Amino acid sequence: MNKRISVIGVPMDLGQNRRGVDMGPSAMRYAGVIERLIALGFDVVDRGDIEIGRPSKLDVIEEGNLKDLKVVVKANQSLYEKVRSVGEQGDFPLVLGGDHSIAIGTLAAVAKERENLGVIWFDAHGDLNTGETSPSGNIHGMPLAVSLGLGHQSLAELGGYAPKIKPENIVIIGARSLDAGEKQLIREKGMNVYTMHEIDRLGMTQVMNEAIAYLSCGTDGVHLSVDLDALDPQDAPGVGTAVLGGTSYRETHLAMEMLAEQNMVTSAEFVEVNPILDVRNQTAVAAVELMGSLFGEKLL
Ligand code: 6HN
Ligand code: MN
Ligand code: MN
Ligand code: MN
Repeated sequence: MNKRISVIGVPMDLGQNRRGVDMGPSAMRYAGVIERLIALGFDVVDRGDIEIGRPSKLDVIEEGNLKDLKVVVKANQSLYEKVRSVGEQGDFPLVLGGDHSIAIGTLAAVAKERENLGVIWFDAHGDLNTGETSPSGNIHGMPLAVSLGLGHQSLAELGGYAPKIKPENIVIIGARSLDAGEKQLIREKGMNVYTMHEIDRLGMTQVMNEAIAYLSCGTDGVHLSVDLDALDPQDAPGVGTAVLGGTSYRETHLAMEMLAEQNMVTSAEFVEVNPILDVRNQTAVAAVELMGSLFGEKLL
């Protein structure tokens, strides 16, 4: 892994309906993310927060079943530019959300100079909706579809190119709430999805061994996207779209530890921490501890 980590906060809450997730970056800083990574021997630069505009009215469907589209596009454009500039300096970009709509900007940046970026997507959801298939109109349920070049043009073509990612380069882990259109897209594209069923059956060790082996050949970098709602709500209550039956605290750490051993992750984001819904900052603390494991912290 690179020696220098650039931390970028994205106080975005317009990709969904529950206010408060904009405080996620503060909560993770408060939980000690910078100090923790420095303690692991990294040179860490806090690049501050991306500025998010405010729409005149919240949750307004502007176009094609997409809520707050213009502000989401604008913030993702700024994030795209910021992640590109730190990437060009050779830093490891570590993005703190904010809701998952910010993956649109992160992915646009990290996929730009790579032909075959791999993506590991920890999430209860598929985030594979478009305006046509979304039951909610919330853009945080769309970033993976957008990265495949699907959905509204102003999202799909952010950064001036599309698609960003090939469907065969994506591995989704922890899914247990997929909408009908998402299931159809997964089947159509033959995408790699380890639902909670496979995690229960195979165990996280085998799931990660398979995911790592699969992405080790043919990719030229791996982006890790961790939606805290992948975890069971008992271990991560501070999320806006909690779904029962998620990965345990230890299973999720094990996954991060196995990725750390491989040294294959080239960028990462931790999203959907909502301090308003949290219990004593537990979810932000869990996110920061997971980052510790990802960057090589050991139990012994
Ligand atoms: N997330 N599939 C639902 C929707 O509204 O599209 C939920 C999406 C949740 C997205 O948690 O990042
Ligand atoms: Mn998500
Ligand atoms: Mn590319
Ligand atoms: Mn989710």
